[in-house]
Amino acid sequence: MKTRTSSAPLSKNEHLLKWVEKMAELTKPAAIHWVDGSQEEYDSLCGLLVQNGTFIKLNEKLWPGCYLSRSDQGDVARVEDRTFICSLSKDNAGPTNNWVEPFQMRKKLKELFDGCMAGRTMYVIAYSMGPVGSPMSQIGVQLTDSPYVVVNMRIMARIGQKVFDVIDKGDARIVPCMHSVGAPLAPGQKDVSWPCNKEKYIVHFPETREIWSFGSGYGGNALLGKKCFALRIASNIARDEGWMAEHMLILGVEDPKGEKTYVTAAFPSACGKTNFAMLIPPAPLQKKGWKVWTIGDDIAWIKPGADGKLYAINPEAGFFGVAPGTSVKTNPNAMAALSKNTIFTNVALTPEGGVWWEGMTDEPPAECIDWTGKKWTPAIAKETGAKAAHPNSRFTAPASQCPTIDPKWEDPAGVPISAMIFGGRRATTMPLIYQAFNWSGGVYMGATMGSEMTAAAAGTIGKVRRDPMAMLPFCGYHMGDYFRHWIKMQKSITETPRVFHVNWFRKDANGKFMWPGFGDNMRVLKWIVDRARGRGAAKESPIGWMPHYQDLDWEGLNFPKEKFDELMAVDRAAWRAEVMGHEELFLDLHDHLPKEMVYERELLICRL
Ligand code: TSX
Ligand code: MN
Repeated sequence: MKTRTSSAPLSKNEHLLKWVEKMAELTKPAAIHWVDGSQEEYDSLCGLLVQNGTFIKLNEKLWPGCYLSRSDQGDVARVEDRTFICSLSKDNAGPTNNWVEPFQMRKKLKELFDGCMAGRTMYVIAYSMGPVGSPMSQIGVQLTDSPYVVVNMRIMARIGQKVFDVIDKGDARIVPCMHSVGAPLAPGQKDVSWPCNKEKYIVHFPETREIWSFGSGYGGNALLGKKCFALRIASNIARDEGWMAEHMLILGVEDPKGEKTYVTAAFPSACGKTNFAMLIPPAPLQKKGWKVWTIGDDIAWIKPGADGKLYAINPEAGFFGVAPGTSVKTNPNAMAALSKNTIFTNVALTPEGGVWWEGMTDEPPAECIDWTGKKWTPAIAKETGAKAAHPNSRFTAPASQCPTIDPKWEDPAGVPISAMIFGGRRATTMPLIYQAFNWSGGVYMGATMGSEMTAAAAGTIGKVRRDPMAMLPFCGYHMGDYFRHWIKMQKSITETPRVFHVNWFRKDANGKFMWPGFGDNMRVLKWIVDRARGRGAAKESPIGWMPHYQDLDWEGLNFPKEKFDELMAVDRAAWRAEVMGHEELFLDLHDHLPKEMVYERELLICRL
């Protein structure tokens, strides 16, 4: 082999060594670097990235330990149309996933990966999703030719020698993850700051539990522990093993008695999931002793415990959050988390060597360098509509830096889940809060959830996009089978979490948001916790249990009963149309749809 080994293997596992060798023979890197995960290694890789022009070191006084990266303009988001679930049978991938016959896909991947790392270093990253050594954790090894990916993975997952040590103990199954930006370098060829390839493939083999990603260096396309492993592959493992891999935040609510109640919540994109995970209660509720603790903001792995309850871990170690809209007003905890040791991607650079994005401050900076590297001023923005930061620009920040991080966030046993929340961005129809009558009603609630298209997709405003459990792009198998798995979970537990639906985004006749949202969502969360603990009152409605006006704590908020009634109204005509929308989704999945979903819909129609 022609490869020059720049670091010695950090594992003695024969399978792993053979696989790395085989993949190096295929991709032909100039060197192999076994990632130990140390601070020194991280610092030196960041130094290399600065040299390459991939990173700009930010002002150390203002943004200690922080870097800015600007991606290629054609590599700014997950590529759902280039994402494939290559199960042996197309029927197992279902109608909501792209499918290619696995042997055909392997042939294509072999072509793509042949020599794709030429002139680059191949990094070997061992990573644990979940705390190292937790019985709920899973291990992957990602081979990548992107040092940007290595440093991001160090924040988002537990990586390095400690994980190789777990592998060498020999009892953990490893998910192999191949990643290349798909930009080999000829001898003497000058590199670009963000190498990538126009042709992109994000490929999952659910039966063999493999991930192959080609052509992109961005986010979920490249940090393979996150969406690819922790959701698409893990959802397959979870179904086979009787647990759940969900696109959910996890938070803990501390009540005035000091007791904690843990809940999960699933929202489609652009609903403020990270903000909710880090919610700060309004002052009067804080004074009474209510506090929200953060366990995770994106993914939950949920397993039945010995006591018959469900327990959840956050498989991640960091936040890969959308920057625009994040501010001291909307999310002070996120701002604290990203104030140091953070990697920014595609935000704007200020003259002082700081970062800025739309919504970070009321006043934009007088000038800055936008995410494409061009000069940006408020006047230019007004004229051209140019954004300083890309709408999908991100921060990669260590979860440990969040001021509200829960003391149990790395508990290997996870935290007991008492409630699950679904939500969406709905201008009409959906009340602020209601509770499902039971587990199967809750599964129906999650299966039919959706969000309205925002202003960007003009003409389709008001059209609801169904996104079951917020898992449409992330479920690694047939969505109908996924609902069945949810239904079946009840059989392996003695206490199902209570299930709720929230809508922070209902609008009045004048198009104004009716609910203040943000910290005031604590009032809703308090009722959810009270219900889950069997101490909150409710009244029955056709769609589920709802709070009376007096069941919410209104201290410090002037919200009259008439407004509440409007916010909570269940309009029967609107709901009949809503149920027709549910049918549209179910038609696609009908041959795998559990009968419970059909019965729940029938019952709902009858009640309406
Ligand atoms: O994150 C949001 N949350 C959850 C917070 C815990 N956002 C931002 C969504 C974009 C990612 C919200 N936006 C929320 C919300 O609860 N609610 C709204 C809608 C809204 C926007 C502005 C106001 C009120 C509601 N402003 C005033 O009332 C002054
Ligand atoms: Mn997500």
